Amino acid sequence: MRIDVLTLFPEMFAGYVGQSLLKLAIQRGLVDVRLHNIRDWSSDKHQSVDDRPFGGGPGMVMMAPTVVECVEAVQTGNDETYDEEHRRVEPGHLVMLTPQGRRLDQRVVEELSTQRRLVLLCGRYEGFDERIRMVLAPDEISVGDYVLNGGEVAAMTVIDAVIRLVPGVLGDDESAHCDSFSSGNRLLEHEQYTRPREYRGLEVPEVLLSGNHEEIARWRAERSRQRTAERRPDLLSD
Ligand code: 6GU
Repeated sequence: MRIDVLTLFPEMFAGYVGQSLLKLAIQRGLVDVRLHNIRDWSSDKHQSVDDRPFGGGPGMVMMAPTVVECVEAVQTGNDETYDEEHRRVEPGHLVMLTPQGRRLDQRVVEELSTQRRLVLLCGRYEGFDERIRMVLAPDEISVGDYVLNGGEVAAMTVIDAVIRLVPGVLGDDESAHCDSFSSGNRLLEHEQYTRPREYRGLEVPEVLLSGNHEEIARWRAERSRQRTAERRPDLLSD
């Protein structure tokens, strides 16, 4: 999967892109992440990317020409990160990270993971000039009902959740299809234990040491159901 990120703060992604799971996926050629600085597409001498809102009010608004031209250049392959091979990549699915978007959940993650190419547009400040939406008609996505300073952390959330579903990214024994929230599983995970068998007087449940796999599976299923009922009853009802 090819992922292009359009941001005013590409440096924010450096540490994340170098972290183990994503780094391995990039090394194996399963995921290709490209960062683009929106500022490179500003046309005036001050390299401005935002301005005060017409009608007044606090904060700054991302300007339409700069953002639209950046997205179009990246989607058509008309930018310097492209080589001939990548010019042949399709425009991809354009996602705008915004608190006004549909809320990200595992169903949306699964949907995004079927794309061959994602283009993630991160905004800062008070938002985007409305004409960016009107011209580009992006898939607007929010990561939850709280306010972030910008779309960068939200974009990393999308990337992190999506790449786990790209075939080959996870090892065999950490496969994603039995995760909490994956299709057909709307339960929280059961509790887990590892060594030591006793810690500050707290013992590992006997059944997990029994070696009886059928009984262990039954206990875990029951604990999952109980945890979900206690913590997230909404998952059981809808
Ligand atoms: Cl995608 N962006 C911002 N700025 N805040 C958010 C968000 C996105 N999702 C939730 N809050």
